[in-house]
Amino acid sequence: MKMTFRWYGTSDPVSLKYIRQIPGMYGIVSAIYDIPVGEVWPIEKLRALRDSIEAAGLKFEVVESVPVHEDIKLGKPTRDRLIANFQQNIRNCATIGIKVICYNFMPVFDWTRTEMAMELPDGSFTLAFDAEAVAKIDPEKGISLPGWDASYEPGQLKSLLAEYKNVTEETLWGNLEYFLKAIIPVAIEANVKMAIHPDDPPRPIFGLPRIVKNRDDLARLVGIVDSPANGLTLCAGSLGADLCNNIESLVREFGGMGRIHFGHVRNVAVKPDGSFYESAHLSCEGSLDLAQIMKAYHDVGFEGYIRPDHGRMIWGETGKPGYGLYDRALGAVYINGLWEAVCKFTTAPVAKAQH
Ligand SMILES: [Mn+2]
Repeated sequence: MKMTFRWYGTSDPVSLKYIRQIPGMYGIVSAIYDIPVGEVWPIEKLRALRDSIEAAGLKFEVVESVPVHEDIKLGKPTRDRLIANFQQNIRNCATIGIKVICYNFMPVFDWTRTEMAMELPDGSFTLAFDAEAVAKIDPEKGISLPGWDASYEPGQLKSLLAEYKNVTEETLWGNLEYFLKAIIPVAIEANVKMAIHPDDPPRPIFGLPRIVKNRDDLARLVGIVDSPANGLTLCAGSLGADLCNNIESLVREFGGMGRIHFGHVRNVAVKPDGSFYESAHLSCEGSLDLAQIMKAYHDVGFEGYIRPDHGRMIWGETGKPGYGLYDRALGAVYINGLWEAVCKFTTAPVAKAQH
């Protein structure tokens, strides 16, 4: 297991210097943020990013994310040019040493929350999703969501939603299949592992289809192209927001197949109606058992990348919601502690994953 930390580049208020001081930190997960979605990331930009990370004593082997253009998800005629650009991005990332590329296939909104700073009883602040509040939103009248308000012009969002009107889950699956059949051979040749991030939260939202939500979806996904290059980012918090998903058994099943390349390890406190908030990583703070999840990673012989996921805002820190330094650092140290314990106190991995 290689511990990593997401970093948003030089504009990120969290410095590489501080990330380096988190015990056991191996590398950085990042991306190129100033190139429009669908265009090619210049190698020079990728190289400069890698060099700045390496100068801080950290590795840059995981990209999160290369965004997938909406035209690809919609299956529009323009997709072939955009897929060619995505293929080139895979090759460019490989050139500078990237081993794993995270991406997702969520229409329009790649994550949804109703609150960015819900205060918890301990005085910390966290991201939350209120199922009732979301059910009350009428997309026809416009969607106002924290974290997304500046991402789309109102008219642009309306026309985008209109384009998805006739896109069923099966249409979206077809478009994902077309995309995977084009990019996975390129990833194989470049020796890069693709790792799709599940839907967050794992259910249809505002009438938009969502297709990477549970065990059966993940099984269908990895079956589309049967190669280790067609793999998963197993996000415990995203999938865990549906109490029917058993994260530990997903790690055993898909990790055992050698298909998990990147693990997002975090906790969520989930209510039966699907509402949730992002709790501290510690098992007793949320609905997931992180000790069992880390033991499952150990038992399948996991050698990929892991990162703590969103953190709460604690100790007066301000910054990008979910991506402060302190609580994510606590998460990393906690995961490392669990990992050390499962490695020392359990026997050697039973099944070595094939990579
Ligand atoms: Mn995640």
